[in-house]
Amino acid sequence: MNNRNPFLSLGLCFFLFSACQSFVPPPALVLPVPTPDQVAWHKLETYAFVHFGLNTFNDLEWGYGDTPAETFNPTNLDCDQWVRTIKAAGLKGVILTAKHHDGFCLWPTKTTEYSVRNTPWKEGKGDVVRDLSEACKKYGLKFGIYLSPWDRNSANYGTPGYVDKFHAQMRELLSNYGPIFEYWFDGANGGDGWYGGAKEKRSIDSKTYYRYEDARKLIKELHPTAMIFGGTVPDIRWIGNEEGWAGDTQWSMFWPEPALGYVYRQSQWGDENAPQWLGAECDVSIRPGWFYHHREDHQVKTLAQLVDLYYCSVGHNANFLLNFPVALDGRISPSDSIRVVEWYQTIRNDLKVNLLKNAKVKASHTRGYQYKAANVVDPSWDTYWATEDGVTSASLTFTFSRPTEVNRLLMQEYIPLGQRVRKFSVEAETGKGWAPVESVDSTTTIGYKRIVRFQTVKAQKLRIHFLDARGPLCINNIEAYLAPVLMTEPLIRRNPGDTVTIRPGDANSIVYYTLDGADPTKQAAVYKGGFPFARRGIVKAAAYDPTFDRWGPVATRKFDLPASSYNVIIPKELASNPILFDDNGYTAYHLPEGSRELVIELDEPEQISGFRYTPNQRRDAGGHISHYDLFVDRKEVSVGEFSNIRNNPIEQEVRFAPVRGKIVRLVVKNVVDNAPRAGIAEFSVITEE
Ligand code: FUL
Repeated sequence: MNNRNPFLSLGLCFFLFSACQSFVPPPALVLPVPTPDQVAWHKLETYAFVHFGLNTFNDLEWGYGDTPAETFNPTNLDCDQWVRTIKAAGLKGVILTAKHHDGFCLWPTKTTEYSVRNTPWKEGKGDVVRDLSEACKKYGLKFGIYLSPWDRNSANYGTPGYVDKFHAQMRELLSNYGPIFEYWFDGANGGDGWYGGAKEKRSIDSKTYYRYEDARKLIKELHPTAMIFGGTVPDIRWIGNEEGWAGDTQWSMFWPEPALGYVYRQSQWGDENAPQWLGAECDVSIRPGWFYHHREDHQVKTLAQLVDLYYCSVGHNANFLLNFPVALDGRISPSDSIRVVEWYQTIRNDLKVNLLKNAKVKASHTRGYQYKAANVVDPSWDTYWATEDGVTSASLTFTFSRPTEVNRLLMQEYIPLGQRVRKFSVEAETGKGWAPVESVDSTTTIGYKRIVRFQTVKAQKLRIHFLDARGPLCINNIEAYLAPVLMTEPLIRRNPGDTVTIRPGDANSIVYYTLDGADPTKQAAVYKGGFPFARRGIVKAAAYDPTFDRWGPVATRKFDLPASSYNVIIPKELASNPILFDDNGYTAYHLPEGSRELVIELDEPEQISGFRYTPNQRRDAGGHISHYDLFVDRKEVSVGEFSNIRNNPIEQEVRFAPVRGKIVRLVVKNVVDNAPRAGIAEFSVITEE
């Protein structure tokens, strides 16, 4: 041994130094704590859902169970394409609806004739579960199963015989398709169905009927690490909405069903005092429906919506389960795949360079050397900063090497020891003293992961005050980022009070706008809040990112007559209800049954050269007008059809030779599917100056 080697001497010193530090035991667990498999599941963060089946080919969300199996006939089914898309979106796995409530099985099961075996697809020799599980293996994605307990096709649904069949289906799926990471039992249960031709309503007690305890044994026997969603003995929990967001206070603890006090709305926040670790999963579809509908092609979630959902799920201590409604050709639609990849790139860009990597960190309290503050910025997940027993409020201060712009803070608690933090605050030292950051998110719980978005601040130091916790603090990771402003077109709207509002995709931008038709520049007006605009004209707006000196795309909105110029004569009940002119396609009025006309009087006679009609934009809305007649001052000016409105219910625009008039009468000649009531979300006339 060469004692003169400086590295060895240093190593020896370090060894002696470490040995001198007396061993301090880790903080006691704060119960309940997650199992190692639950921790591994939290680390997945994002994965995909695929809804595909007979519903896809029959334009349904919940098939009744009587739709002929022969209608299942994808022309170009390609599970590799699904998996490539899902992988390109950074999602770690995919859960397939092997059987939805209609009972149709996507694999050639021995338990029922209602399966891919009796379809023209691959002459009955296909197996979607096989194709997808193999594509997952090929591309390194995890594979999961959704098997609906409710089966509207099965003749013996409601008897113990069905439950045997349901368990046999599980056994087939669990035995023949390789590793399963998540098993999904849907909560929708019992009700109307075809039930082998009985066409009746059947109810069951969902807590006892399906023998979920036996189901759990089977799943765990064959796939010990699989996480179970739903049923009576789950490992994870539903977030309580199908919109993809978790509460900003979000505990991973909850009440196992069928415990008293289980209120699913509470699932969005979890419960600090609940006895079981049940991490939350946020499920949402990239379109309004879970299954594909041509009529929703224009309603793929926007980039801004998806990015926000990421921060409100993963950023709120929950996993994100994003659904793709595979289309009739058997592929994820290009619009959906493009959008989801854009989404992933945006998140990656937001959280790209960790600004705390080289920052100095100092703690107000530390339990001992093994629990030093620097553990929150080291690369190891399993080292953490901890405070002494009894210390549940403390602070961490980060010093940057130079003033640094920052607008995101990502924090993680070391959850194997339990979720602890109840409240924290974030402050920045900007050279003018300490001030709280301006956050759109609340700063309460942390859990596995919490991401706080705030207005960009140029900080010399950042300080996190942990204000209250269920035990000593155990924080294993803190990162900070400067996310570029999301440069999407701002949303320009005018409400029924004739006030224009402009909403950018990202609160971190400055919005400039013009009213003279010119593109906004830095000389234009800065948007500070709604402004009156009771006239015709053009509003243009664009978001500007001062940090990176970048402009987003310009949004242009051409406004015609304001809502205040319209007076509804028929139906009378709309006289003081501006619902048709509120610039909101999701609020609709349905003409009373038997009534087929809308009559409007304008404040002044106008040169009218067309009209616009928006059908109800809500999911599964009906009452879309397909044929109309339009009169101005008793003169018929246009008669026609809104072709394809059933499949594509977007705003309809009709132009005609200008006529001068004041009274506009829309006569409904026909409604899609002969629905008894015609629905109108928005109506307006096009006028000439
Ligand atoms: C719900 C089901 O009823 C929907 O059809 C969909 O499968 C969704 C994920 O869960 O409860």
